[in-house]
Amino acid sequence: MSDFTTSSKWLFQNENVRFVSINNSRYHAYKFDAVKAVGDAKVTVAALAEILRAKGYKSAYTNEIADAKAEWDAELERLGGIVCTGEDFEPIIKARDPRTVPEFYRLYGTSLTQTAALATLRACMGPDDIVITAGGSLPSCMQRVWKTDKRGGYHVEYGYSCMGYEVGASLGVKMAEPDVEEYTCIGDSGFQMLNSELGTIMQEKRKTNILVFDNCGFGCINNLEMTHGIGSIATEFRYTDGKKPCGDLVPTDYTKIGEAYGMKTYSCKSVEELRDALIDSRKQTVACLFDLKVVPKTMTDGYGSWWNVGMAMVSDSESVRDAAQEVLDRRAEARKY
Ligand SMILES: Cc1ncc(C[n+]2csc(CCOP(=O)(O)OP(=O)(O)O)c2C)c(N)n1
Ligand SMILES: [Mg+2]
Repeated sequence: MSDFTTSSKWLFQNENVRFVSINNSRYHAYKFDAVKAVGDAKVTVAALAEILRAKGYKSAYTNEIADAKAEWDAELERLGGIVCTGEDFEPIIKARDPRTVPEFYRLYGTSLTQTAALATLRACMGPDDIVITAGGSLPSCMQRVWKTDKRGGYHVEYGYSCMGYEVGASLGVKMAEPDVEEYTCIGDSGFQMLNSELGTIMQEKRKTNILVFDNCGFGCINNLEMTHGIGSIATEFRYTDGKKPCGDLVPTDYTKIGEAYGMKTYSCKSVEELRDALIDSRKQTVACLFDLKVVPKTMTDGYGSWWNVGMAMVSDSESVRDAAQEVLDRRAEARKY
């Protein structure tokens, strides 16, 4: 019942919607005014099923769940197949500085999109492997597109979505489960913020896999700015004019950071390069770093959901005032529990 899952309590508009909550914490089971079932999830589901069967209960649903799942599987196929075709490529996210995508393409000549990179990683991972992420656009993107095979196979820091958690987590997870491959997905800004544990990974001789998703900036914050009437301010890595970062994008080669520590590194600018790199990396015994040049604005979009983000309620800017009014309107629509 997190913010992502419930669209900040705004998603369930139908007054007849009621929740049955199974939770081993009484405190959490109370949330959303739920009918509470306090206990172990597996045992409780079996016990409830028995009671419902005895009462002759039959669900009103027929194909709805299977149909929705099939529709979503088709959408995942589409997302995984998106390729940047050139400077005039139209990415998923519309709210953007028109300079950025063509400029990024000219800089790196990359066809790799974030959704295709995630699909490729997923396809190359084994059923026992573990994926890790924490901050940036990746946690929400992966909540939408990732499919897990095993309990503990999806290690994502949703508590604070704390940038910088990732590299340390790759070492910790590898220490806890040395026999499986772990794959850490981290945004370029998160990687810049905290990558000092690379030295510890090498020191401990742990074979981790770190994938830096370089979209040349704070991608998800740029999206937020641009959908909240603010415009693009200081969330792309652009050269400054001494005051504002309004110049060209700053190119960065993250493989060099990995090389400095003696890691095996890969630069990936297409699905094919990423796939080859992932296959090769499985043969390595040393930690691997992948520099993924993912075209900006190619993360998943919101699918009509809403997120209750605090913003300035008083501003000289009309676009900020409009966005603030929308926040107030949506808050009024959200259900109270
Ligand atoms: C320690 C920390 N500081 C600030 C934030 C707020 N924040 C959330 S995402 C983000 C930018 C992330 O950029 P990047 O890591 O490149 O990921 P992208 O959104 O581009 O995928 C910021 C500053 C945070 N989550 N954690
Ligand atoms: Mg980024």
